[in-house]
Amino acid sequence: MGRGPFPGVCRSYGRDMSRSPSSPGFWRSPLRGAWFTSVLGLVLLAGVTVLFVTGLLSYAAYNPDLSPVNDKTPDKGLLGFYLFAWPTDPHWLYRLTQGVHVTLGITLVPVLLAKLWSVIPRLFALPPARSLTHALERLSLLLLVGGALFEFVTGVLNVQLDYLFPGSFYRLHFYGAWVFIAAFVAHAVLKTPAALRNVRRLGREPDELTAPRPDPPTVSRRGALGFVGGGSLLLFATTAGQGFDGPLRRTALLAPHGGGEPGSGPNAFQINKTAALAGIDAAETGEDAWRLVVVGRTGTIRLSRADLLRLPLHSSSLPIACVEGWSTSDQWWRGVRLRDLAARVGHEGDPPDVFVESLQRHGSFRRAALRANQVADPRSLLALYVNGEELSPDHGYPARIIVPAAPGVLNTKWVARLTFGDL
Ligand SMILES: Nc1nc2c(c(=O)[nH]1)N[C@H]1C(S)=C(S)[C@@H](COP(=O)(O)O)O[C@H]1N2
Ligand SMILES: [Mo]
Repeated sequence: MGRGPFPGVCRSYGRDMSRSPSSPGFWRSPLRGAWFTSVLGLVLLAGVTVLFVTGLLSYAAYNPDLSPVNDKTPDKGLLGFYLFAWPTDPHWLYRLTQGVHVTLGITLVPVLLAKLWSVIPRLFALPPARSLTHALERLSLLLLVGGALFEFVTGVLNVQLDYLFPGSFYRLHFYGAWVFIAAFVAHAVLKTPAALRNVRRLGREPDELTAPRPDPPTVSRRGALGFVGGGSLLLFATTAGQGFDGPLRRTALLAPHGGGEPGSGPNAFQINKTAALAGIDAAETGEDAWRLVVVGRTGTIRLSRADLLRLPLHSSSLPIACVEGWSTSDQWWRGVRLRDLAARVGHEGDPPDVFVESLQRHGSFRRAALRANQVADPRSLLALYVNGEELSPDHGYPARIIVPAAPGVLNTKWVARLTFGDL
């Protein structure tokens, strides 16, 4: 402290220096230490890896490479290198991957905060950079900490306030994820070996994270970890229920679409946007007004709901699974197979992709493209009934799409037009 350009100044202000966050003496918690930080770091290593993979899967599940309408990050370039045709099996696939993504993300919030708290003295360390390598290391920490906070905050806000970022949430969260993961991988490669050693050493000896002049302990390090774990458990217990039915859903206190099933009867399951919110007018869905327009190789046909009911009807038990992490159990849908509709406009046997448009005129999610493998699946329906009853207006009357394993966003409600092939 006495060295440097102003030795005298430092010496005379020596006492005050411990009031500055850049001085190690400023930080007094006896909990800080390599063991505590390493345990939290290893939990995050596992957790963030799962978050990243399930996040990438979520993006692939949207079929972004199929149509610009599905793609919220059209300028992603190389970052889309891994995209693949999202399968239709198992039919609960997106329910699982996205349920895990959102629930785990929320559960890890206390771990992330505790981890950041445990290394706070490092963030204030002076001088900001001792060398070029040190400067680069600190810059990577800025991306790591900033990226982590950014991803958790945008994720939680999207789940809680769903349409706070109209259209742009996906962009922010997607690009943010790549920046964050680059810094995260570098950090993990550099720190994991030491973290594993620290955990084994049980933090008995002081290390560079231990406070030089600690306050007396009020809780043990294990106790503090238990506190963090308890916080995570509480968040888990008040979130996970949004992927289940009945009493379990009522435990999802933190889920905006939790709190029990809406109403009662066959149509009493989660609704993401009501007909009123989507601006659907009952006059345009009535028997006289509504016609489904189907376009394909051999031209255009118009079908009333009565016409559709005269076609072979099929059933499938499929869930709705939203990007926000909530999902329903399997509902019993009944309607016309998408591949049968394709066949009626000249695509027999080997159906192509389809572009689906809703009656809804404004807002997101009113159009979506489905891939050929989704159209071909015999469980993919233009549903007219659910659980033995006509679709309610909020669930998409007169007709909606339901596809196995697909994100909710591809299950367009109030369908008006299907265009097969030539997307
Ligand atoms: N036309 C239209 N279809 C839509 C949406 C929408 O906003 N408009 N939301 C989608 C999303 S994001 C989900 S999760 C499901 C929800 O279906 P549900 O309300 O019947 O549960 O509908 C999908 N279909
Ligand atoms: Mo959704």
